[in-house]
Amino acid sequence: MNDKMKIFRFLTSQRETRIGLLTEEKHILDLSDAGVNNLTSLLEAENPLEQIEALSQQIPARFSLNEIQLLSPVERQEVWAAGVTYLRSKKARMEESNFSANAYDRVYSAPRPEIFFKSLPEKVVGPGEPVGIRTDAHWNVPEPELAVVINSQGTIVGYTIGNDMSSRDIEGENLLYLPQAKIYHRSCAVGPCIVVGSTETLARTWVITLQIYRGGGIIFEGQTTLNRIKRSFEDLVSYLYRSQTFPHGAVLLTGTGIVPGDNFTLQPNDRIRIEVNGIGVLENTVIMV
Ligand code: DO4
Ligand code: MG
Repeated sequence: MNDKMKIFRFLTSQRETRIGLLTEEKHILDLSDAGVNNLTSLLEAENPLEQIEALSQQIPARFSLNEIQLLSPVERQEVWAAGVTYLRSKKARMEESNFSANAYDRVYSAPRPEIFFKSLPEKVVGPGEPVGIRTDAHWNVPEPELAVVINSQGTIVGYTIGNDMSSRDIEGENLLYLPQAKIYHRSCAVGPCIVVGSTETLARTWVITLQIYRGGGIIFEGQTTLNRIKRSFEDLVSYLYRSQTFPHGAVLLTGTGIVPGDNFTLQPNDRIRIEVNGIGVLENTVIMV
C-alpha cells in the first residue's frame, strides 16, 4: 500500500470539476469514475488513506497533468492561519512595528498561539490564479506556509501549501489593523493538492522554498525547514477547535518562516513560486486589487 497519496480538484477540458488522484507515474485517476464527487467526503472518511487506496484499485488512469487545470483543494472548509510560529516571523514583526513589538514577543512564547481567520472557502485562490496586493498598501509580501487539512472531528488528515498574502505596512501601523492586512480580495492561495497519509514527524522533515520572479529573473529566494515551527501542529489545531465547530473541516496555515528583507515589496506581475518537497508547487502571479 502507498503510504502517501496526493488528491486534488481539477477542471477537465469540458470545464467539469473532478476529484483526482496522482499516481506515482504522474498520471491522474478521475475519482468520479469510482463515484467520488467531492474531496470533503474523502477527508471525512474513517481512514482516508485506506479509502483512497481502495478506490484507486477500481479505476484506470484517465488524464495526464497537462490536460487538466488544477483548482484549489478547498471546498467548504474555512481557512484560518497561525502566526509568529517561527523565530524569523517574530523578529521581522518586532522590527516592523515598535508599537506592537511587545505583543509579538509575548505571543511567540505564550501557551496560547496567535490564530486568525484568513478566508472563506469560496474566496481561496487556486494554483495559477492571481493573488492580490492592496492598492492602499505599499509594503506587500507573500507568506509561504505549510497548511494542515483537518476534518470536522479535529483530526489532521492531510497537508497542502498556503500563501498568507500580507500588507506589512498596514499590520505594522497598528496590530488592530491585522484583519485589513491579511483578509482582502485574493489574499489567500491554497494548493496544489492535499497529501494524505503523512505523519507530523514526516511533514517536519520537509523543506519550504519561496522564489519570487520579476521580469524573467529571481528577485527573492528563501528556504526553511518545517521543523523550525515552534509549536506542534496538534497543539495549533487543538486551539483552533476550542469552543468552535467546523462541520466541513478546516484548513490551518501554520505560519511563515521566510520573510524577505525590509526593502522588498511585491509588484504586479511578480510570480510567486512556493514549493514544499513532500507536497508540490503552488504558483501564482500578483495583481493589484
Ligand atoms: O501577527 C501577524 C501575522 C503573523 C503571520 O501571519 C505569520 O507569522 O505567518
Ligand atoms: Mg502568515
